[in-house]
Amino acid sequence: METHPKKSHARILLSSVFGPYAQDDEFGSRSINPMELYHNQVTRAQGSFSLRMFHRSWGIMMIQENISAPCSVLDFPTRKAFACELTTNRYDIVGISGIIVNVGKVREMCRMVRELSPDSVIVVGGHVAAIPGVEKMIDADHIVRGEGISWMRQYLGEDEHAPIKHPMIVSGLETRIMGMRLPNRKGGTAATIIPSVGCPMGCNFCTTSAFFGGKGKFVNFYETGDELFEVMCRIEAELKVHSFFVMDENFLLHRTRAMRLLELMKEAGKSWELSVFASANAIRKYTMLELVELGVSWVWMGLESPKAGYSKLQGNDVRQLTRELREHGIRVQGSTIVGLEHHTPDNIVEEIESAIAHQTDFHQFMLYTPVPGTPLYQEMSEQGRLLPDIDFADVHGQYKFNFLHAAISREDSKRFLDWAFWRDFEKNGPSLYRMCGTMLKGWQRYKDYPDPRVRERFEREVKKLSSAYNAALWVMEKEFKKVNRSVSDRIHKLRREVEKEFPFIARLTAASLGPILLWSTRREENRLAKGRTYEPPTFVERRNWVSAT
Ligand code: B12
Ligand code: SF4
Repeated sequence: METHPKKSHARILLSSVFGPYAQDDEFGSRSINPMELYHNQVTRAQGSFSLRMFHRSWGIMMIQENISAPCSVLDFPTRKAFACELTTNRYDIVGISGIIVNVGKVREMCRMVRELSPDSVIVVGGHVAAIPGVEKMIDADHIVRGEGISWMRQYLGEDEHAPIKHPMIVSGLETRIMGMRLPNRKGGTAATIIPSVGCPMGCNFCTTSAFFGGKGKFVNFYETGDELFEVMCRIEAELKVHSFFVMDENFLLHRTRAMRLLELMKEAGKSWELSVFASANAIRKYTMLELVELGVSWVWMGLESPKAGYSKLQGNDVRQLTRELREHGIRVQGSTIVGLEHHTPDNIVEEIESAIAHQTDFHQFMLYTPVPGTPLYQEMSEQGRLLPDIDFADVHGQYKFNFLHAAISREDSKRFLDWAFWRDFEKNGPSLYRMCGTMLKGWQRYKDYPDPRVRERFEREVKKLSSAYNAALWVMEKEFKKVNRSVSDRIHKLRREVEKEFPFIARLTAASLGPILLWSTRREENRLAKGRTYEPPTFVERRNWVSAT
């Protein structure tokens, strides 16, 4: 492979695409597509109860940490900030990271580099690279498909097989709910850890699986439980966290690694919380006690319709599994695809209702979407079913179909999707309430558990439930009367149960903090009605840095 003439002395800028994001513009920003995980695709119909937060661009942070060249990361710039960085510092290489929806921004950023920093080599990476013919859409020197750390190391003449150093990543930023911004306390937010990229299950629509090799393939950054444990200890010490957001498409699938991690956690008395992504078949490889002892406190799991025949769901009663997980204090985030091949206007309502009946704490709905680079896209393209003239900025599963469905029209796809979000909210209530229920069940079940690590974890969680969250329950109970009286009654029942467990503190906070939260919730509702949106701040981080001469 070609290397850069300056090798590790090359000065590098790695940037994510520019904002603002939550607005409609000619570069591909869409108001329906904010730079927020929950509000974008999970709690978007929950109004002021929607969980709002941002996540950094971890791919470029990982690359920066693993090269020895002087390197700046510019995250969430404005166009002006990007231009200013290009002209203030002389860069030999400008790396731009984007996903498919952001191809218009990547194009504009390449144009800006050519104009403002014409000697720079332009490298484009991330999922945007999977678009067939992307070379003709953007003016870049290198388009990198798949894993980027090894590519960049090779390009700089460095050892591509050197161990992976993990950057210190605070998972969520600027968290808001019910009109309140949560304080940025050190250790107050989970740390992100990325053990691998890709997923060997290879579901036909899955873009992350396809991007890193497809069925049977994935890239492991940390092969063993020992390696993972060592990295987590380092992050724990530096960021003062107990909680980890494990960014691995199917963490529990690798049982040997997970069980070794558990062994080490037990030996060292680590009371950690893990939020993981896992398929139902992978979760079923563990007993509930193993999951609880491993600290699994939150699982993101696909609930795809059993009729769709995905192998990850086979032989599993997912509804029963969800119930069991929640009874053991494990919050479940379900993920449901709307508009599968077998869906029709006649059966889709029933299928959505059935997904909602899982009563997960959080529920993501996504339109079935052939995304460039996936087997599904290839298939649809061969069948001539991809709709012409659809802007890539709208191919993200939260708007309308980008293909011809046998029974559901493009317009109806949006209606069904929006309805699914609304119906889940209306029937099951705010996710914050559901989460409180799961936390209480976990506490009641494990407060006297023999392993002190487990007790400690549930005690940590229940502290929030017995104080601020109980005040939130008081507000939700009041506000939800307008939406669904029976859910409001359920919230009331839960609040009473919490107050029975913690009679003094829970009542005190509901009485003191409750009215303030009610006020901020209503203020937020008004702001949202007037079109208020949120944008992440811009970050500039330099490593191995020497000023340009
Ligand atoms: C965190 C995350 C977010 C964060 C924001 C991240 C950010 N700052 O941009 C939030 C939650 C806001 C978000 C939002 C969205 N996301 Co998102 N997100 C992710 C998630 C879960 C993790 C990304 C990650 O860090 N992975 C780990 C790192 C290490 O991997 P990586 O980013 O791919 O980077 C590697 C390579 O791609 C490459 N690389 C990356 N950049 C560069 C740059 C250069 C120069 C080089 C050489 C290499 C390189 O090297 C890296 C290391 O190997 C992924 C799923 C996943 N598992 O990856 C989805 C994912 C990237 N998101 C996706 C989508 C579709 C969205 C949304 C449109 C929402 C939606 N409807 O689903 C919005 C778009 C927001 C917007 N306006 O741009 C899709 C992208 C699909 C595609 N093919 O384009 C993914 C793959 C999820 C999925 N399976 O559908 N997302
Ligand atoms: S199990 Fe999930 S992450 Fe793995 S290929 Fe299927 S959809 Fe993708």
